[in-house]
Amino acid sequence: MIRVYEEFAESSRRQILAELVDGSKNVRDLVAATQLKQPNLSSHLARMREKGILTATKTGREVYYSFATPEIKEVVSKALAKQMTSPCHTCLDEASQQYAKAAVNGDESQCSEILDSLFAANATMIGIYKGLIVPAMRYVGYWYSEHEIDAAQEHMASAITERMMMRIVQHFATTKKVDRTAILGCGPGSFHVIGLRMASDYLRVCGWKTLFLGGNVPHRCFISQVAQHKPDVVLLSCKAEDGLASDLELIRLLNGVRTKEERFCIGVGGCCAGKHQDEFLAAGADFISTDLETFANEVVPCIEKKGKAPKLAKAP
Ligand code: B12
Repeated sequence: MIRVYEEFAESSRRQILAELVDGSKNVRDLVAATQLKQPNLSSHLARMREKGILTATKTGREVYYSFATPEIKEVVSKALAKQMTSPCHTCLDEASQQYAKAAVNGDESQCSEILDSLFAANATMIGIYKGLIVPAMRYVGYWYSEHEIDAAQEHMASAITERMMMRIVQHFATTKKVDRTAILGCGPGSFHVIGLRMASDYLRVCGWKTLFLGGNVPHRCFISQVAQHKPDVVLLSCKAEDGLASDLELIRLLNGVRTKEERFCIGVGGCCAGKHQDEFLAAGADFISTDLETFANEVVPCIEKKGKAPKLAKAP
């Protein structure tokens, strides 16, 4: 197992290994999650395959990477746990771990203080979401998978985070208005709303009118909101595999109610959307965006300028 520790010592490979603890991923998922450039990522993957740490499996046209054995996964999980309890290297790493600890312990005022310190340091909204909240929720997921916290603590941390996001959006609120409307929601049985809410908050701060429907929205109610508010964009998030069939059906229904005159854009985010992007595009989605920064820097300006999404904006 010494070879696993050797790989773990290098920060990019450590990032890749950490991502695979949640399950197998393809190059696109890993680029989105690690922000490594694709050639760089591919060379790390090739190296770890040669060393027998990772294995690659072809599913359709996609190649998915995972740990070569359950023992290797266990070594990586333990090494990650050790890293998580030792001092972190950067200020935001440390802050996200502290935030996660406070959130699972129900210490909302400490979460607020951490946020205040980032406001005081002039952190950007996307910087706080990507640097603090996303990694903090990964800690929560990791501790839950290791049975270090229970389901109640996972729920509590999520609820606190949603309240912290209210503070974030208020902090960055502007009087700017653009004549654009977005409807955002998750389909039936889908409860992972935090990522979608980040996209909603970003649009709101950019001056869009946003109608955030939340999670577990029945198809016909979703469609009815779209008919009533005539949005420019409809955004969904698909995070768990078990919601895939229902989300694809929702996209088909949304696509079916579009007319030439009211051709709103349909976009999908979340890691499951990244994995199944061809299916989402075939069902009628215009773009898949699993990364908040790419969404903010590339997709939103394009919709604002041209009224439509960049042509086939694939993940990330
Ligand atoms: C918090 C959480 C929950 C909460 C959600 C609360 C809430 N209000 O959202 C609760 C407790 C309800 C929950 C329930 C479940 N969860 Co859960 N959950 C998590 C956890 C710990 C964090 C998710 C999160 O909020 N991350 C923070 C957000 C910001 O990150 P994100 O969603 O990836 O979003 C980023 C991008 O994807 C993107 N994005 C996402 N959506 C969109 C949309 C648009 C338009 C755009 C532009 C971008 C975008 O932007 C974000 C920033 O980059 C993860 C662990 C993990 N490692 O992810 C598991 C996890 C997602 N859950 C999982 C599962 C299996 C479940 C359950 C089925 C059972 C369970 N084990 O509890 C249930 C049922 C869920 C359902 N059917 O919807 C699995 C999913 C595996 C899979 N891919 O199928 C995970 C990965 C845990 C695991 N390793 O098993 N969960």
